[in-house]
Parts: sequence; C-alpha cells; structure tokens
Amino acid sequence: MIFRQLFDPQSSTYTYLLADPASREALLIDPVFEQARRDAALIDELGLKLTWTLDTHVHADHVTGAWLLRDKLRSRIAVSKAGGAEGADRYLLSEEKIPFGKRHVDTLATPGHTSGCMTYVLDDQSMAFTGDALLIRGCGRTDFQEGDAHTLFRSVRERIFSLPERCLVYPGHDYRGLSVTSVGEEKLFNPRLAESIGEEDFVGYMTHLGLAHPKQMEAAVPANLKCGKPLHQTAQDPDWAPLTYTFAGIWEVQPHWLEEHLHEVRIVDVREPAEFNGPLGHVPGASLIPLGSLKDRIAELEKTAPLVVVCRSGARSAQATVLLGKAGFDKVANLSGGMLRWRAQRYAVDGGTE
Ligand SMILES: N[C@@H](CCC(=O)N[C@@H](CS)C(=O)NCC(=O)O)C(=O)O
Ligand SMILES: [Fe+2]
Repeated sequence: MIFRQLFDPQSSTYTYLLADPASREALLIDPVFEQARRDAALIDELGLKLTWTLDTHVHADHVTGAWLLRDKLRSRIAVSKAGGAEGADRYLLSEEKIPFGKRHVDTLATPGHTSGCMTYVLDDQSMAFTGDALLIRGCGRTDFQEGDAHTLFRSVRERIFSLPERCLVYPGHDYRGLSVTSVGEEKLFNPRLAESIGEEDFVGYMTHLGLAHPKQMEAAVPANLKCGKPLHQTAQDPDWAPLTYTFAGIWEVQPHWLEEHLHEVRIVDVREPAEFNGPLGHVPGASLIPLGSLKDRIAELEKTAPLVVVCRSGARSAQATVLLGKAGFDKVANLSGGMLRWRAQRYAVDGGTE
C-alpha cells in the first residue's frame, strides 16, 4: 500500500494519504483547507486518483480541505452521519466499508471528543486512524462541541483497545511532533486511558484539563458543518499561465506554453554567463542574471509583470522563484525541466550548438 503522513504546522494536524498501488485509487483522511493545493500536488505527482476524502470528525481547530479537494480533483466527501455536517456525498455509520481499489477502511464510531467521531481501520487491522479519540499518550478534550468523557472512555477502551495490539495508531494531531503509536503501547502507557485506569479517574482527569479553546474554533466549526465550503471567494490560483504547483512548493510552466508566449513574459536565465553563451544556448529574449547576483539586481525586474525563470535543469531557477516570491513578486514561474527539456523538445534557442 502507498501511505503518507502529512502535517499542517499551523494546527498540528495530520493528514493521511492511503492508496492502492495497482488501481492507483486513494483516500485522504483529515485534509486541511490551507494544504489542499499541497495535497493535490502530491496526489498528482504519485499518479493517484483521489476517490474519497474522509474526516474523522467536525474539527474545532482547522477547516477541512474536503470541499476544496472535491472541487479540484472530483473526489467525494464521506463524513460520519452523527457529526451533522451537510454537503457530503456519503454519510457513514459504524462498521461500513470505504473502498480504494482492492483495499478498504472500516468505519468505527468512537464518540466522546465529539458525538460524530469516527476511527478508520485499515482492512487488515494494521493501522487505525483515530482522529482525536485517541492521541499519542493522550486523547481529545471533552469540554466543547458534544464532548463527553464517559463516552470517550468507553469508545477507546471497548472499541479501539479491542483492535490487535500490533495495530498502529495514527492520531489526528500531535502537539509534540510524535507521529505514531500502537494499540498495545497505549493500553500500557497512556496516562489517561491505560488499562489500569478506571472510568472515574479518567473523568476526573478530563474535567480538570483547563485548556483554552482553539483559536480558530468560531470559524472552523460552522465551516466544517458545511464540509469546508469557503464562505467567501478564496485566493485564486494564479491564472496568467497554465501553471502547475509542485509538492516541493514551486509554480511551474511547461516549455510548450512558454514557446507560444515568448513575447508576453519576462524571461530571466539564472545560469552563469559561460552557460548562457554555451552549447545549450538560451531561450530567445532571455535576460541573464546569475542566481548569485539576483538579490543585488532585483531592482532591474518589474514586480507585477509575469516572469519565467530558467536554468539548466530547473533546480537553480526553482530556488530563484522562491527568492523572488519572498521579495514580493507574485507572477513568477519556473520553466519545468529547464534548458535540458527545452532543447530535448527542440524549441528554438539563441546561440548554442546543434
Ligand atoms: N492550541 C490549539 C488547541 C487545539 C485543541 O484544543 N485541540 C483539541 C483537538 S480539536 C484537543 O483535543 N486537544 C487535546 C490536547 O491539547 O491535549 C489551537 O488553538 O488550535
Ligand atoms: Fe478535534
């Protein structure tokens, strides 16, 4: 199986990508609104087809990326029926199957942090995605939404702790940077829920947590009750060219587009002079500003005009797009594959040898 654990540093949320290598069908558990573009880039680069996004619950601390991903990738949205969100494509009860290719996850209702909390268990019970029901040596709080400590205690002890001890537990968050645990480990060492601890001890612990409410809660809960549908028009992807966003975080343009729009953009070649005038030649009309002097010569470039950056392979120019982005240029793209791909695709050059 293809598996990736992704992190949103703003809310300390984990997003999980699971895919069947044969059919390339994928699931994404707990996507984050602000990371939808990143997640879509990874799915595209791995050659996957996102079939479902799943949320473990109506989150209080971040907005789900489910709606944005459905819009971008035509994925479908599955959420727990008990969560009360509207706008999903499928409403889940406990012990249902959500397929991805030949694999599936089983749903397991684990209420307590919220009333709609779902744990998703991989078909062979080797992994469980517990959302905020069970965290690493912790658990989700029970003092807002429909939180109830008695209910959470029973969900974890009866439903999650009855999974095989070897089952890896992937939580919805971790605030210390820990990434994974197991059922066996949590049964022994969870300071709130280990098997030696009684229900009333747990309830006492949860009553006195004394945590401030999540900073995003006022906005996040209503948005998540609509599966993450944006209230206002969100920042659009740049549309001055058909750009692709990479998982590495770079906006790229393809050679065939540049060749047809040579006169509509400023082209900056960031190689050294000997390369610019060397055997690969350069894109007609390109200006030479080597990467090492870009910072000092930035005033030569107009901030608002579309700009394509070029180098030999696309690596140094990718770094240049980051530098220019930080300097406030908002219409910058990297020429995908650099001069090597430009030449391989037989586009015209100034200078260079055959
Ligand atoms: N400081 C965080 C708080 C996040 C928070 O309260 N997270 C919930 C999950 S939605 C929780 O259960 N946290 C458990 C804990 O912090 O121990 C924020 O503002 O977002
Ligand atoms: Fe939560």
